[in-house]
Amino acid sequence: MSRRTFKVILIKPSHYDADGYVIQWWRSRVPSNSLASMYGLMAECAAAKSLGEDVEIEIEAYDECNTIINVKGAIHKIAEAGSGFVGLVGVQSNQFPRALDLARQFRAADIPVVIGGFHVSGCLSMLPEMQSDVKTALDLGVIVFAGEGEGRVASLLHDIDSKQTKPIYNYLADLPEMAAATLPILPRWAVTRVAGHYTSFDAGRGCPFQCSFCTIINVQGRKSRYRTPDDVEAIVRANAQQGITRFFVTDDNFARNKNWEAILDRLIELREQHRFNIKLLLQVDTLCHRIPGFIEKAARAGCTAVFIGLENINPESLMGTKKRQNKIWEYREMLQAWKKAKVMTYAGYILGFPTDTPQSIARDIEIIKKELPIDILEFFFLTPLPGSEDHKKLVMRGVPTDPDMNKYDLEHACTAHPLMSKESWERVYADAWAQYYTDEHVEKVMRRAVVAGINRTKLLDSLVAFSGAAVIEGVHPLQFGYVRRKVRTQRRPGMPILNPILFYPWRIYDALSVGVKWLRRALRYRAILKHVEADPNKASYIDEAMQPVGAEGVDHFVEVFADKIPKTHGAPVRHAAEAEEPVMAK
Ligand code: B12
Ligand code: SF4
Repeated sequence: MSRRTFKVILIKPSHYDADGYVIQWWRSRVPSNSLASMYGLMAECAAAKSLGEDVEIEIEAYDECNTIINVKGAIHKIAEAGSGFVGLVGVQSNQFPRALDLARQFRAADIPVVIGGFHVSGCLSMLPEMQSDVKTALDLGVIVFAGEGEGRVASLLHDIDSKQTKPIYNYLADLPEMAAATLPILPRWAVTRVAGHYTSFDAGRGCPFQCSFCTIINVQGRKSRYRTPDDVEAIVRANAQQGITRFFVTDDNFARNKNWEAILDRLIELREQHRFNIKLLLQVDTLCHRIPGFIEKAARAGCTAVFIGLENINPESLMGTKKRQNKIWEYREMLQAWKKAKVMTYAGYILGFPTDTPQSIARDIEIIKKELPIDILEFFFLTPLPGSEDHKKLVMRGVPTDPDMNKYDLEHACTAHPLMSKESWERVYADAWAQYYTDEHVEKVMRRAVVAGINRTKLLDSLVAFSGAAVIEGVHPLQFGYVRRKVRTQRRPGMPILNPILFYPWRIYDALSVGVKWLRRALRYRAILKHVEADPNKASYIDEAMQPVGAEGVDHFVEVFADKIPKTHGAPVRHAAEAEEPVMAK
């Protein structure tokens, strides 16, 4: 039997910075779970010989955030194999322009290209008409894949191999079960490009809440679909065989994964009885501390850090975006519960809700610094992401939104704000980082962490990275990596490719000045930590955020937002700002 090869090249595109260079690093900080999912699906087809016994399916997977894509090399490999395709994986809205620029090059060489991810899924799920950039992709002959790949990839490969593809594959109405679904996995060589050798998996998909700025519920649904403990154990074991035991669990809200307890119990068993050195990074909501045993089990299962969507401390803003589940009067208790479990907290904070002004934002950040024991705070613009209810409403009402999808990275103002000009909103974003990460507050965060017994090296690393990414590199910490790379020739179309004589001296200066800024910041923060550690009274440090809610007499959250707190179950009963002391309802 003559054998042949079907070559699959998976690329997770990055996006462009303000100068038009692709944002990429020598090492990225966060792994791409979309890439791990697609690699797992392709590897399953390869093992099952889905294209026939005589066809070898060869897969390569690259995250453009940590790899410079060799477009010509990829074209050559697929052409040499005689069949195959390029998969543009997990493409978010901000990555769509870059993905199209890559697609153009492959399509010019007549290579089949399939594009999937949240942009196409979100647009097809929410908009009555095809968005113009998705039309452009179709015009280029790019195959659009909306919905989830589990259970659908083998037939797609058949169609590509037999040259009988459809322009659009739309599975949005048919969400696959996660129990016994294909496992996400990446080969070790791909994981080593992520600092700290973190890999990822999703233990479930779907979220029951209804935040209007969120795309997830409109693409992955509101019903919790989850993996079994056996599957999670298989993911851990397969990675451990490659020497990888650190995982970013990408569920948007692991606390609402209906199988969380069985999954954590299995991970605890693997850690405590089978000695797997598992470390977990989880994403949870602000009510997770109300779930009996959740925080304690997460910590025992190896959770060392959590991402929490705090979003805002103004109840009016939260209600306005249907984030009703966020109850500000519970934030401190929730954060203290994680501290008690020695887990570091990263909290997301969104700027630009309709009633936000520069003054109210500055006031709220000061309240947070004083009253909430958060370790790392990160800021985002409120953005009408394609796939969200907010975006749909703006489009339907004909409200202007920025046509450049490259800006939908939560670091740009993409539509008008009722109370702030674009410039003042952007200033607010830049100021927010500086206002939170003052040396004085960094010291406070360190002192709280020392008392709680949180890993100091990890904290120091995160404080340096999160305080500096936006200020020094001009990118959000979630897109940040180590040692920025800028390829002269990979500039956004429409921007000039600089002459080498101009480019390289500029690039050397650019890299050195950025390096010096990082070094200075790292040394300064290390000195602050040393100073904290040298304090003989460090163990008895206490401040307002570390005390029980209301213990110090006044609860400023309740005081400031008195008239805005909705009368829901558990809310503090009180009467507007003139009230004396808040009384907690039963
Ligand atoms: C983990 C995560 C991250 C991680 C890692 C990124 C990654 N892609 O893995 C980090 C922290 C780096 C990150 C950063 C950002 N993220 Co993010 N992230 C997620 C999250 C929570 C999970 C991603 C994931 O693994 N999903 C599971 C995979 C399996 O789903 P999937 O990507 O859609 O892929 C499936 C299908 O689309 C399809 N498919 C996808 N590609 C392909 C390709 C082919 C060929 C085929 C056949 C099928 C196919 O099959 C896949 C398997 O079922 C999602 C929310 C979510 N629930 O997905 C947000 C999400 C993708 N992020 C989002 C955003 C906005 C960002 C940021 C811009 C800002 C931010 N919030 O931090 C940055 C961008 C930086 C960057 N370089 O990616 C938005 C995107 C919305 C949009 N319209 O674009 C989402 C949807 C969350 C939200 N707020 O709504 N993110
Ligand atoms: S809690 Fe998070 S995942 Fe759930 S709807 Fe709100 S933003 Fe989306």
